[in-house]
Amino acid sequence: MKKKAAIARFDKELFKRSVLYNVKTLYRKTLEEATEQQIFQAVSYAIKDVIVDSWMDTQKAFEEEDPKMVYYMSMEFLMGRALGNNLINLKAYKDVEEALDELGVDLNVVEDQEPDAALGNGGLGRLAACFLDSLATLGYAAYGCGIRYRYGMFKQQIRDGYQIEVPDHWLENGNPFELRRPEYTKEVKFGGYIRVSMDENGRSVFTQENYQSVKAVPYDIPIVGYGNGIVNTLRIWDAEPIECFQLDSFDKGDYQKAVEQENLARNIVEVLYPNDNHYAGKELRLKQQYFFISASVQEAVAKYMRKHDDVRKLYEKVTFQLNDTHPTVAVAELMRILMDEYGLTWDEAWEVTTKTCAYTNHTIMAEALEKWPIELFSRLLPRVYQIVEEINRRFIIEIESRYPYSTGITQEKIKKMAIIYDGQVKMAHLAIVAGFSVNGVARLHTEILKNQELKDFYEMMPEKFNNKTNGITQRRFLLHGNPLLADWVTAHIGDDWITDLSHINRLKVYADDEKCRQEFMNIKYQNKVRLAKYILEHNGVTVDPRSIFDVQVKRLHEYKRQLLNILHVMYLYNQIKEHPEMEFYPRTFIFGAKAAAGYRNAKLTIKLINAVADVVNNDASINGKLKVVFIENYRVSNAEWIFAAADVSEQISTASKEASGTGNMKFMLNGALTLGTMDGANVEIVEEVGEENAIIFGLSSDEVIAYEKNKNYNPMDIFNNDPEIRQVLMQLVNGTYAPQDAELFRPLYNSLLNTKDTSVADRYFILKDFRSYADAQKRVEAFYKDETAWARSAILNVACSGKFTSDRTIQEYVDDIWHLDKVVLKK
Ligand code: 26W
Repeated sequence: MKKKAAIARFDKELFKRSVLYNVKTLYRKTLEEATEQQIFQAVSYAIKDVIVDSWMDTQKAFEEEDPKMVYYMSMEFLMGRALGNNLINLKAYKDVEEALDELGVDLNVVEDQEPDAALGNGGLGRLAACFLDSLATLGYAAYGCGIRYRYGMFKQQIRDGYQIEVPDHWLENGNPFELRRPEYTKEVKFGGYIRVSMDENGRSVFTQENYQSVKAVPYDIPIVGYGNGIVNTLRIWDAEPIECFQLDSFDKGDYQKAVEQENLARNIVEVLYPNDNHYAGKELRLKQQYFFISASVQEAVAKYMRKHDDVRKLYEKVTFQLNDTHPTVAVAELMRILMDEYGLTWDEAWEVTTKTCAYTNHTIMAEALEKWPIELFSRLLPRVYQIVEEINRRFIIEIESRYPYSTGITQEKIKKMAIIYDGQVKMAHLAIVAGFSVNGVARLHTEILKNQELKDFYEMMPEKFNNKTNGITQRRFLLHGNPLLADWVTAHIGDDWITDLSHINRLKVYADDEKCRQEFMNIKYQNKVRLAKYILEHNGVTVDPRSIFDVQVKRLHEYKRQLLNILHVMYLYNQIKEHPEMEFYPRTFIFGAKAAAGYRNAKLTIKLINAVADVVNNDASINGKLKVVFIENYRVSNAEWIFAAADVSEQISTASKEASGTGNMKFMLNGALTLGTMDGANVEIVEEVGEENAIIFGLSSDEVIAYEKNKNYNPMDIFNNDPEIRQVLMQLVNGTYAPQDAELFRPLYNSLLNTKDTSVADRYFILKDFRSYADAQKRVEAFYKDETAWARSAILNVACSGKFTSDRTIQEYVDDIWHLDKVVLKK
């Protein structure tokens, strides 16, 4: 039976009055006098008023029904903008658009005033945001737990082709949707030492002394479910200095300490680390991790205990999902709270913890693995470290009993699996040992975890391992981002797809209908015009919306191989120059990517893309056949437009390296064809849409893994034997794209051909896959020229994207890991 939507129909007149009232009381202005930013604030507060009622009703229902909850623990939530999304999920977008229109205000302009909440780097953070959307839409009780960074992901400016990082002061004008909740403030302690004493029952009591502490103050952000009246909460923690009166009583006149604690609070949530897939081992990062985890776990346990009396049954109502290893300290923090604050024995606490915590792995990149030096870890978190040591001690005993000395592999297993080894605390091992579930994020990725990266753990505890292929929310990435296509889809198959994307397969029949194909391609064209305008405004480059829009947008990383893409552009340019008569379908290569601030080759790749763009875009002799565009400051808000306008989705990571990818799914949903390797979720995309509707190339993951193992790949052979590839590589070092400094791109050249140490040359098999990629690109061109075939295929991509909704992913997490109850709103 369908649940009746519990929300009242949107009241337009009330909304208009509310906006005018807000402008007046917030700014002492009339609507005509208000700035665009002020109108954004006034509109957002009016919408927040609407949300708050449902938010209260939802929390009341939680109170009454006492459903099991998931706490999604994540260092990152890449939420993007809230206003448009909230309107969509309130089913009030068109009403608000109309109401504002009647007030002489353009909703698009208003939306554009909102800074992205860029509290994340890339895939992992955006996945967390999609998951919150799906959890609320499916009616599950969930909390996102994270950090309220003062500065989110840096803003990227391109100057002279180079990336410049500019601080992202996203809270400058205030966040109209957040709610400060000082009543839930928690204290988080760092450093000092542990004094052990005995209580009257002869039990050890662990007291942290001479520590520094901060206040963790939560801010709640509403997560609106689609059309169901459910509003969940994203709780992000801010740090404030502990009041000085405490200092007076405990450490009289310790001025030094007061200042230090103030600084600790100031620093701790200052900035999001802009590293994606690269562990840097910074002390402040560990402080951030413990800060938000301690506060979140304290509050989760306290909330549970407000309703229940036996903390031993916590797991019946609570699951902590650890978004990669970053929040893994939760395991030890929960043990600490259960033992030191609730008096549980080790075994009791361990039972609760191992039934409460579950871990998701998002990468196999070795450089992403978090390993904290013992010295740092134990100094910062002395009690937590004791607990981790004990977990490790017991786990090693388990290894020894599983692989007795007689078998001779005990030491090898300990070396590979111990949580503490070689002076380091290995967070992934801790998460696996203390969690009841370990999941990868696409089928191939999970298989690689089981059979390669985490083989020893899989062998010892196979029951923990499971796959949860990622997904994305169609509400943001189609309904909001691509209104033309969304309306077209609804006109043909109804609007069920909005909450059940499996229905989108009803579109399949329209792939064979010529009129539908034309309508579809016309929508794609209009979206390309919209993006072309954006590019002209932001880049000053004119691109032809009739050309093929070939797009690669994602974080810049060597394994994602933006370098392969741009080397191929250089190759095409050579071809066009050498054979001007050659038939060539006009192409626009679009890039968007932020590079970690300290990642030299990534930053140099951005410079190369821009240098190639400069040459190619300004060469009148090629008649605009080739254009290269680097979109500055790629982020969630402009991504929505980019996906809508793409013809070709570049998913060209070295096979085995991309855990899943989620951009690939957003492109597919918007009718782009995947040009990709058999990596991550591409494998499943191809499975859904059929090989004939994707363009696949390159080494398989097995081949890559075999080359890595046997060390028998030498890119020099390719350089020596393929003159066209050699030409492109020489152009990296002969000044073709850097006339002022021919050596500029030498590091990129060396990364491919390092002659001193061939074991690290072309680590990501760019040259190895180059020919296969160039051939695939030829196939793209031939395909696109056949308008009917292409349009058919593009529609089929949309029609076959049903699996990749985060609603499906969340339902699988619920069924296999979380076992949550659906919340029912009364009335
Ligand atoms: C400690 C530094 C650090 C920071 C971020 C290490 C690792 C990360 C993330 C796990 C990297 C990440 O975002 N991984 C991406 O996760 C997505 C969601 O599951 C996947 O779709 C991407 O393939 C994966 O790269």
